[in-house]
Amino acid sequence: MPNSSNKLVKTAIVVPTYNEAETLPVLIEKVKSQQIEGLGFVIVDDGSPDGTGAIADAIAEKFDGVFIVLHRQNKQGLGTAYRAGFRAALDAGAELIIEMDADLSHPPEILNNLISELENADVAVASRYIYGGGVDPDWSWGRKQISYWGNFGIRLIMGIKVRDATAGFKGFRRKTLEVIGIDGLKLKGFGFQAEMAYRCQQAGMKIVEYPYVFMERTAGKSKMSFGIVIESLLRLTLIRLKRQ
Ligand SMILES: Nc1nc2c(ncn2[C@@H]2O[C@H](COP(=O)(O)OP(=O)(O)OP(=O)(O)O)[C@@H](O)[C@H]2O)c(=O)[nH]1
Ligand SMILES: [Mg+2]
Repeated sequence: MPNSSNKLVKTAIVVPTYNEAETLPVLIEKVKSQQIEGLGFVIVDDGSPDGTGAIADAIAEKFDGVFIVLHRQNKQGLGTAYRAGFRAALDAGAELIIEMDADLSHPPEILNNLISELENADVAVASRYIYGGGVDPDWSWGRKQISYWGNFGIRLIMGIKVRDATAGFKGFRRKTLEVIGIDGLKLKGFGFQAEMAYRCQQAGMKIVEYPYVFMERTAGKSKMSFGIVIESLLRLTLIRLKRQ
């Protein structure tokens, strides 16, 4: 686990990876070119068979700053990866923690906008569902409907006010993660994103949204599965019903 422990990190970009060998190096370069002050990375790789973990280690060796690579033995889900990544970012002293996917669906070009938003907010959500935001224009009508109504349904079940409740591109002030308590988060898969939105709202955090257009991944494969969707719906409903 290469970690330049004598170096400081202000903004940590946390990226969970499973078989993202093609896109991860491109993402890192694009993020680096945004000239972010005190930039650091936390990559959480789940033993990707395509060697993403080793690629991340090689990038870490050359990176001038904090670049942590967590290697877990097998695929344990997006939610557990983020929990581990957030913990590592907090332990490294990060003031701002930003989560984003490795597949280039999230544009690094708006990272500085999210960072600016965090000057006056506890959570900054990159949003597909506010004015100026959207999804890949090449998506079929059906795919757009599933994404839109899936998000709408989860907002309804959870009573979430933020417009993009399933967003996977967002930033938190350090205090936000400390207040909501990472270790108490329950969802293992993609529903983790909505759980985070809910927990932040329940904790009274100030949440702002910044628009972006989500683009389909151009390489690698989606990890979304029927099981992950079921976990999300059941566990989120339970959390809401129990008002946990
Ligand atoms: N470490 C780890 N990373 C994961 C896991 N599942 C997904 N990821 C990563 O989480 C990010 C989002 O996963 P995607 O497969 O792109 O899922 P998505 O963006 O919700 O769905 P698509 O729109 O289909 O791409 C990517 O960087 C994945 O490599 C997991 O179990 N463990
Ligand atoms: Mg994706």
